[in-house]
Amino acid sequence: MAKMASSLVESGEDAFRKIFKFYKRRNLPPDFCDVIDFSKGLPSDKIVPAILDPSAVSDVEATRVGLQSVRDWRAFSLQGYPGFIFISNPFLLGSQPFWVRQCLKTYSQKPNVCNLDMHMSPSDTQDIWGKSVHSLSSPHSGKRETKTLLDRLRWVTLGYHYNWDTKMYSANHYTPFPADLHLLSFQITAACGFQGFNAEAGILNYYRSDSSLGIHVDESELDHSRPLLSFSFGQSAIFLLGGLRRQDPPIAMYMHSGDVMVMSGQSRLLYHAVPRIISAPQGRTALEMEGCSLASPQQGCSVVEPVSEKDWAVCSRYIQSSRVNVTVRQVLGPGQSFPDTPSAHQRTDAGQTVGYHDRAADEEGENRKSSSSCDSVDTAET
Ligand SMILES: O=C(O)CCC(=O)C(=O)O
Ligand SMILES: [Mn+2]
Repeated sequence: MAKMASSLVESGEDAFRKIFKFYKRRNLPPDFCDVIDFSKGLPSDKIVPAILDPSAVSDVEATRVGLQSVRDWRAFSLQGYPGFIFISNPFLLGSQPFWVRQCLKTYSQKPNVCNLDMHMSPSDTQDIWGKSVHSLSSPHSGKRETKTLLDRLRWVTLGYHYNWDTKMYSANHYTPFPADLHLLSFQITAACGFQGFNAEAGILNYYRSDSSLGIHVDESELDHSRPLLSFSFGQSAIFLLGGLRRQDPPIAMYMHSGDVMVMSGQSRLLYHAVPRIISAPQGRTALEMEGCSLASPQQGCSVVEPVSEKDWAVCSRYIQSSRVNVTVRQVLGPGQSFPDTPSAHQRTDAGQTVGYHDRAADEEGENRKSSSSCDSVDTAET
């Protein structure tokens, strides 16, 4: 019988790496019995309801961005991880499709930066969606030999564009952060007790079924007192949350479509990783997403717009085998600015600034999570 993750670790070793490899391995499928599933409520006494501030976000404000009333959110904290909040899919039925479409169609557009810019010209990567949809909508797309640009998309950066080489953000490489995603993040952080969150940088990771994301800490932001938000759409993932040291064994949890994670306080700088993508529980993605056609027109001032059937056909097919994760970060504290160092300003062009790495790891061996304190976990370790 497969060993449980918790029985693997010996003291003093890189426990995170060991557990990462345990969940990543393909030859002998791991036992998932230690993986926390927040969608099942409070399965363990380590999980406690998180304290939210429903008065910080009115129901109208929540609806505008496609969220349920804060009173209805199922939000959890984990004992031993102060500042970590897991909100089990707080989205209104029928609003996830809008956010999925934004991730695939809108945020992948210029001036945002993506992995394809590293080896293609701006004119070639200017309309990833437009250049991919024809092929993705055709009835024979299952048999396609050439991958579309959307198939090859691995990451997109927003706002202050993260530089994978220097592991820094810089004042000179900034494009406007999407207003809709800022508003969504602002409302969620407000409900979690953080006033005035300013979404300044975003990283979207596009995972195929064999992708993973290496062990890392997100510490490049200059103000660590601001929370970091994470949104997941499409297929599920195993997320590992560790400690401040690699020797601290991580806990494993499922992230399903619509789940939101807030890392703040003492949990803001913890090691974490995604060793494995797994199929969404039967019917869940289809069910929650399909609400799109049923989505009632939201009130006039909503940022969540209906998704056309044509767009949804492409999005729903994409997420049947993929996962999209969006992290939203505030880089600077109130009144803070970037230090005036040469390295912080060394590159300015959108097309050249971000590193050439494909961030999420594939079985093709591309495994470059180059964010600070991150290990590259290559296929030799699997
Ligand atoms: O995909 C995830 O759930 C994690 C993403 C992440 O940690 C990151 O982008 O820094
Ligand atoms: Mn991270």
